[in-house]
Amino acid sequence: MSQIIKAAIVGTGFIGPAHLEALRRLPNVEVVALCEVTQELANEKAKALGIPRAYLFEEMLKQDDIDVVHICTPNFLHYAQAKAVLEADKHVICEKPLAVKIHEAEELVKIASATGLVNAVHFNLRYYPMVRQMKTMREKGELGEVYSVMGSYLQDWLYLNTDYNWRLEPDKSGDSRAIADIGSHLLDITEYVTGLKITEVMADFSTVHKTRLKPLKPIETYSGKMLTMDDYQEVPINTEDHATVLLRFDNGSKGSVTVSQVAAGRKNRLNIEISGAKSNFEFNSERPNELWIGKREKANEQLMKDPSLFHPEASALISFPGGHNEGFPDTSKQMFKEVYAAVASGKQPENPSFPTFASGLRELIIGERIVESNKKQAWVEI
Ligand code: SOE
Repeated sequence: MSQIIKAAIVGTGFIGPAHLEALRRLPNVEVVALCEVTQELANEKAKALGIPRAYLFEEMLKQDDIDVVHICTPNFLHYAQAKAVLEADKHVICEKPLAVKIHEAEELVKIASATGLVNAVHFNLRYYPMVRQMKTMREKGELGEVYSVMGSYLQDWLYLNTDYNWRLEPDKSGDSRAIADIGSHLLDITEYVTGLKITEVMADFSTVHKTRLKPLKPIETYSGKMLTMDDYQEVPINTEDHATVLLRFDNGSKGSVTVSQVAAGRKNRLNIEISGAKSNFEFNSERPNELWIGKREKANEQLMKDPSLFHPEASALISFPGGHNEGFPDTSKQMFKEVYAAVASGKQPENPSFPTFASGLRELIIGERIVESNKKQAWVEI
């Protein structure tokens, strides 16, 4: 593989440009192409983002010089596009969720392991250095036996009934919305940091806006742009705005998570509190450079993101000294550093340090059990 790894990005809504910006901060990667639903839109976006080549998806797959493809399209396209990329003998980084059906994700995991190609799912929130620090502190016994987990992921970009996005449509986002979209991040981090496996779930959903005003003109995620009333069509909504899920873990401990996309003032707030036999950790993604460490026998501690205070496994994810705050955009850069090291080696490593298609399948299984539990209003085993 030549020194410079060539990448293509499929889909240029909210997250596609975030992938692009992160890749442009890596020395050995060049984003040479992007794909969109029409050649005209692809040309327009490529010009706007300064990317030399623009294609429809199928045409991009024929470009032999492209080594890696980032799938940043709506959920319902992930399975077919990830499969086509692997079959075109290219490495793939797919946005979460990996697919909308478990059997699709199972097939992708099989194909990926058969090809040996690098495969990753963009659970980028694992790459806040403080999240890796919590995991490493737990592994080194600084948390002690996990007693309980309390988590939430709160947003307000779908707060109004005029806020609309493809994620509200099950044929595009899958049966679950808030759990699939943001719950997957929180549940992934819960198992990643604690090292525990969720064994049972009890879920309760609510849809605050039973109908929403769907704009008859396209507007993008987080845009919150307002149109005139004639530009809207009232549509029924049957995906969850809010969900609370009780959790049981394989060490017998318990927990709960709440996700909401209608929590006013909460912009993109993942908060997790993990209580253990020696300490208690609390992390908030809107204040990602701090960790609260609770103590019984002495004063609590506030750990700041500073490489000199971190375990080496976690300081590897830090690019700036203490007090030089890093945030959401840096998480994708740090993840891609690890994924592209694997790409440069030419194959998927034995024990990847990054979230893989198998991680994506795990979140899809948990997500589907949560949807089933809400329907049955009963505990469901994972
Ligand atoms: C919208 O809820 C969204 O962009 C999610 O799709 C991302 O995964 C999350 O990181 C930020 O919010």
